Amino acid sequence: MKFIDPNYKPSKNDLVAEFRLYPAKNISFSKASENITKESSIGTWTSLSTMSDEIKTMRARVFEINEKENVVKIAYPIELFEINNISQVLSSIAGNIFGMKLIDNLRLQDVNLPDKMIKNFKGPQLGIEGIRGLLEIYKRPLLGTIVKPKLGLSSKEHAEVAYKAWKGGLDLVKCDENLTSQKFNPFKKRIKESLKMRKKVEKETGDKKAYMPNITSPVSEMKKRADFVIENGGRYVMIDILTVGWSGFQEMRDYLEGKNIAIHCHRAGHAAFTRNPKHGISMLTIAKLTRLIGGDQLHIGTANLGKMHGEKDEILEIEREIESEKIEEHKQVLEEDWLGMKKTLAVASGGLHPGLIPKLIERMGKNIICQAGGGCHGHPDGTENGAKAMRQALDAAMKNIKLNEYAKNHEELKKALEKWG
Ligand code: CAP
Ligand code: MG
Repeated sequence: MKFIDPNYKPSKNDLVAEFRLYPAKNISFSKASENITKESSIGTWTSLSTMSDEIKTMRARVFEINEKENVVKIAYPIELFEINNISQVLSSIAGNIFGMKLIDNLRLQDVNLPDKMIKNFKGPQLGIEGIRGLLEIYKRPLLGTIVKPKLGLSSKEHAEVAYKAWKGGLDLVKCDENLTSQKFNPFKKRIKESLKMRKKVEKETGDKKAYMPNITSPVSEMKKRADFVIENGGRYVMIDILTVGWSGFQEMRDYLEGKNIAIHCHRAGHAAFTRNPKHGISMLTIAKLTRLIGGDQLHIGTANLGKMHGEKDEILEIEREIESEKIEEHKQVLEEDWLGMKKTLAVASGGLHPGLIPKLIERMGKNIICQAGGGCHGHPDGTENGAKAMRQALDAAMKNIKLNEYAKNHEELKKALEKWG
């Protein structure tokens, strides 16, 4: 039974995975390729008395090997998968194989999702167009903040910080990834206080604003928290999709179907397996699965401008993948046809401040959410002026005016540039 078949042409029903493979000492590249293919489809370490010719036809096949670049491409017949069960798909193509002794390192670089699979997932409920319609902002990047300090504020204090950020001109305010429902800031109290403030600032400014409460918790509790947000007029929930897990994320997307609620996806924990270029699962793969399941917004990085690791080119590839209709195959990226599935809006966050906004837009374009926590609440004159400075930096970028020039008659921006450059 051959698992390596260079003449095999993947069918449109195959799921194709591209791996970076680093065999262990004295293990040939083809032996390692063959064994990860076996282990991730129908085989194991030895031949089986229970194997049949019919089952052999379902085996995955290595159809491309580039040893110089440590690349191996594997085609998996769709029959191997429970077509709308993301946990099972990952238990196959991103399961045991990372731990096999005959490899030193392995990275799942990209996955081409077959049409049948894409048709079996909901994708984003609002998508980019829906979010822009919700906020009535169609051209410019959206501006957001994360209430800081990330933990410790009371519900009332949290809501007051949110009010100031919205009042200063930001569109979106979110909870931090580790703020859920602690004694100092219980979830229900925070939701009521913050949505009250959102209503107040919308009335005062005439602008649409949104609050993205973190509902991360066991699934049954997430459903209750989502219901509470909806009952109180909320338009978003935020989920830490990786600590919640794929099954929890998928369950919540199904649960929110038809409720017109946007899902903001935080990726806390991703770097445990995305940042090592030789081992783990790429953020590109995580981002594709997030769009497939139905995240409306996803943190993808700041194109190397902020505090988090993430090379510019990789981040731009990820942004292209979640915001495009179709992707042609090119270096390190497989082709993909999203079949009209709604697009996921890229979120740039982490170490950003007003001085970085023009460069961020230059690199990532306008179809982004630019989020700053410290870069807003760390402003010398407080949150509202920090928000004003972010908005001024955005306005300057949209008018193609240099920040230093614009700062001459925008005091809040001037102070931000003095503090952070
Ligand atoms: C940013 C942030 C976000 C990071 C996550 C934080 O705060 O709230 O969680 O952006 O990283 O807690 O660090 P600052 P990523 O604006 O104060 O840095 O977006 O790369 O997933
Ligand atoms: Mg955070």
